[in-house]
Amino acid sequence: MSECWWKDTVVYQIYPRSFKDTTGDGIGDINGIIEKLDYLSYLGISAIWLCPVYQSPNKDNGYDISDYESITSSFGTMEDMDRLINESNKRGIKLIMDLVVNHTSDQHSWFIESKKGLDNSYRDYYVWRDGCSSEQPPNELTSVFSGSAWKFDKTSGQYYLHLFTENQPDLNWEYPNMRKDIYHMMNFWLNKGIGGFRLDVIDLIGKEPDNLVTANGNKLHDYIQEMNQETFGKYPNAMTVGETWGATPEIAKLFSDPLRKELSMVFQFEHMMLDQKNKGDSSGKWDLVPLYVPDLKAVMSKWQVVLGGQGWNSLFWNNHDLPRIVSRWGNDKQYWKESAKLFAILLHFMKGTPYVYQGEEIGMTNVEIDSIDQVNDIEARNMYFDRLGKGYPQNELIHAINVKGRDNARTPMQWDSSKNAGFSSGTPWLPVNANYKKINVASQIKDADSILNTYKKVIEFRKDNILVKYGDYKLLETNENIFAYLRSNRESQLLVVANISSREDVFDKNGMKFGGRALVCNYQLDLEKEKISLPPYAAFAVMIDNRN
Ligand code: TEU
Repeated sequence: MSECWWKDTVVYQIYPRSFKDTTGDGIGDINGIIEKLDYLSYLGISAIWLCPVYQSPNKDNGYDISDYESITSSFGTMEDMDRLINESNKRGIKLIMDLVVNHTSDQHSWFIESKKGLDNSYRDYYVWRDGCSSEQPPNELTSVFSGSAWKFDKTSGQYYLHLFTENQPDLNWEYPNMRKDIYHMMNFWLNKGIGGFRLDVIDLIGKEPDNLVTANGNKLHDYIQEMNQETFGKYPNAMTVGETWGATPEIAKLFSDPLRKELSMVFQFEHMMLDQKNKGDSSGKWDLVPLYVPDLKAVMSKWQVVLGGQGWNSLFWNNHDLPRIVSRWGNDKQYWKESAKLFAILLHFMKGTPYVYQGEEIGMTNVEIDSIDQVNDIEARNMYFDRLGKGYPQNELIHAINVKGRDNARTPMQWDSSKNAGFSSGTPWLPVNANYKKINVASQIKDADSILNTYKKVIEFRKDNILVKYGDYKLLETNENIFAYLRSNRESQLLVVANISSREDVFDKNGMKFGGRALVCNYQLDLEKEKISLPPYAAFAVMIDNRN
């Protein structure tokens, strides 16, 4: 296997809590994932990004880890985990574990010790500062999840930093002993045969809280290079993907240029911040504006071109923090099937490693709530109460949660039309989307024309395809709502066209020669015509005829 196996891979993201429950407690588990591995093989993916399964009080659904080397009991045991790693590897599926090293849970033994007092040997594992008083924190840094990022601790009379909830104290990366313990733990997992890590908010570990700097601090890349040397760099096949909300293409190159020995690739979110007022601000998500398609074309194309040979893209529309793409930028009513397929076709011929988030492959949609009592997610709840206190109208806040809230992505996986969508025999921790009788795996698997089988097709097409893997990318100038691009190398050229709108449009071939059969499409289109009519959300990919 080549070193860069992940350039050929499509990764499937699993949110274990919502994937498949085998015990009837309403919470998905590791055995449920094992049960569904054959389904994932059918889909054709060759890596899993597994959201955190470590021991956790679940204040932020596993992103608050209280013991990195044990499994949270509702998900199973370490033996189950070993079996999952084994069973995945047997099927040629690498397991990429989500790892949170920017912070731990406040129930982690390191923090319990650290809190005991200024002279405790774990004190410096976390970020402690004096404030002016118990009412006045060290400075005005705010948490991503609303309010101050500092929490006063009565016992020691100091404040600790928490960039997320107060139950997620930030680790102090300046402290070498702490870093050593983290590396030791990472090697524990690598030795078990996992395929690599997805590193949660990794761009925050170089924070300089006294300078009000959180992302991309001065020492960030030193820490990552050290981590690489001490851990996954020793495993030549390991794949790593860093979550970096604040990355520009230049920053992404620093992370993913192979010569720098840092990470395989990063997740950047520039395209995911286009439907908000303040586009570059990861906390601006609740201030909604409609997507302007030319912005999407410009941003995605920029990332396709600028990384060049010095970096590698990750390609995604969805994850456990984002609303469902078919509801967000597609049309989950009249053009549900067409628009869900459009997003598969548009993304999977780009350069980079595509990620499919559970349920995306069957076009799962957002859910609608009408009261905050129905919301589980801590981010949305904190935002709601914070903004309500500041005088925002309640209906606006509920609307923003319906459009952007993280629960949208977290409703249980819809396997079939039986009770609870076949997810659990008990009461699911988060209600199943009411549309599960229409939208589920069982009905789509047998339908050649389904969203699921479109995903299968585009995933299959990428495998060992040099053109999709390395070909040049060029955005074509077309009508406002048509996203069209070419991939080319010396031998061949591939064209992808997508009409991101509920209106008909026309694509002008401008002398390009192709016709006959598309590689994949979501309507029967007449590709022979010079001007191709595109119904709402039409999309196709086709090889260009280079013979003359
Ligand atoms: O997300 C990082 C993060 O900043 C998100 O909270 C993001 O700003 C927000 O959800 C946008 O919708 C990671 C994890 O993916 C997320 O699930 C965790 O809650 C968070 O880190 C803290 O660990």
